[in-house]
Amino acid sequence: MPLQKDFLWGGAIAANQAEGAYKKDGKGMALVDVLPAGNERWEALFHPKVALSTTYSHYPSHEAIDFYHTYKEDIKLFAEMGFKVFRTSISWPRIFPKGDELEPNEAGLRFYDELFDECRKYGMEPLVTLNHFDTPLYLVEEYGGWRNRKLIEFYERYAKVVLKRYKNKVKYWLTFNEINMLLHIPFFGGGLIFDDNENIDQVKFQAAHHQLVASSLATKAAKEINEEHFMIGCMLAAGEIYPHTCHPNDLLKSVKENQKQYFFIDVQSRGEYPSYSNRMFKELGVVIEMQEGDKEILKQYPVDFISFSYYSSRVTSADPETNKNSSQGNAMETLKNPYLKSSEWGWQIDPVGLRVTMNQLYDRYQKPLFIVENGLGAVDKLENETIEDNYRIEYMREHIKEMIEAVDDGVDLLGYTSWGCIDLVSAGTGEMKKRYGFIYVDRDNEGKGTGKRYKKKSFDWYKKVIETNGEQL
Ligand code: BGP
Repeated sequence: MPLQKDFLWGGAIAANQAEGAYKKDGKGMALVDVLPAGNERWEALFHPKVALSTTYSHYPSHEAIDFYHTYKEDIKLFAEMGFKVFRTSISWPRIFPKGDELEPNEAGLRFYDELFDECRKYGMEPLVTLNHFDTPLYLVEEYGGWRNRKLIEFYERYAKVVLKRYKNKVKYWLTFNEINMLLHIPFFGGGLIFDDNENIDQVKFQAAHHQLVASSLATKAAKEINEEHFMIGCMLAAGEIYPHTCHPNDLLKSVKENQKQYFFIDVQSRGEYPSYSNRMFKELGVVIEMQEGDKEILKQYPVDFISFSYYSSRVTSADPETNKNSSQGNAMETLKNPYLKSSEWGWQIDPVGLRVTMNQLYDRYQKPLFIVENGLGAVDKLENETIEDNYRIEYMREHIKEMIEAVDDGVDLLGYTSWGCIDLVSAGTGEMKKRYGFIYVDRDNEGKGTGKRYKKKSFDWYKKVIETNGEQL
């Protein structure tokens, strides 16, 4: 079996999609806290100016699955499955409610102390994202989000506080969730709201530069605080972009599109802007404003490992007419791949694409990889206190098989955390209906339900996978 003995099997959630308690113990508002569910959410994500001045009927992140209060029983269930690692994020506005304060909120810090202690109690390693789509709302409204260089300083202060506080409890850290999402859903990724007539690419890539510098400064702080122990990673929304045909122009287009998504990781891993970025910026009319010292910081503090989410591959064409058929309504546009089936939400299912992506990432960076999100969002029906989620088992089995093949190809892989190991609020739809978990949570789209937890069929299946270190799928 190619997987190492101490392979880190586990599951992943994010603070804003699970914790709820959105105002408890001094927490400030996060940008996701003003987003509604359902069709209105997509509108709000792309017209955040309107969203900020609208009152919606329901905000899923306000209560979510109440993990803030149920974490003990939930972690116990994860331990029952044998998790070696549990990925979650720290809610930035729990620690700095507005984001620009000098002193942190002690009650927020205490919550994560207890949460990480609870993980450690079961020998579960926490894997912690510093910023998962929940930049403090105040920083968006007052400073314009990540377009403003000031955010580097606020993020660095926040990072230093939590790195210091949990230096003996957390080993694995991720600086930004799906950092390339800034290009696809700029409000989520960077709290960006655009003015009419401004060059949107300019704003996005300038914000990206700020996040990249901030990420390196967090890595620097981590090295200073606990050089021996800490492992700092970047996080990419990955998925190879295939050419629509074998026409050379289609291949070139796919190379260019892939470069655009790897751009962030190229900087975070190699410590410098990639060679192709000059031309890319020129064509987009982008000029990055840098300050003295930025280049040195990027160079000196690259990440230790590369983590990524993988749900699907994508397809692109050099022909603008053909590309018009790209799916809209999902964050990542893609043409339909005739060889693949899709999920109920139109995400194309491509296990082999995971092996392709892993090979590409490892060839490119030669640093350990970590799969920190993968899974199937589906509508689950609770019957006789369980869910027969064979479709989920099938999805995961095929992906894990390909993951093991990639390791056999020579890829160095630290671990695998499936997304939404317990049902939670979907980031894209804001609804509960799109479920990923091994554990069902009785809560519906309107936030109604007992909140009770039920084990799905996949619960025992995944337990076996972990127990046998992937031998029994
Ligand atoms: C990623 C995010 C997660 C998660 C996942 C599934 O982009 O990092 O937060 O939600 O996608 O997406 P969705 O919830 O829209 O199904």
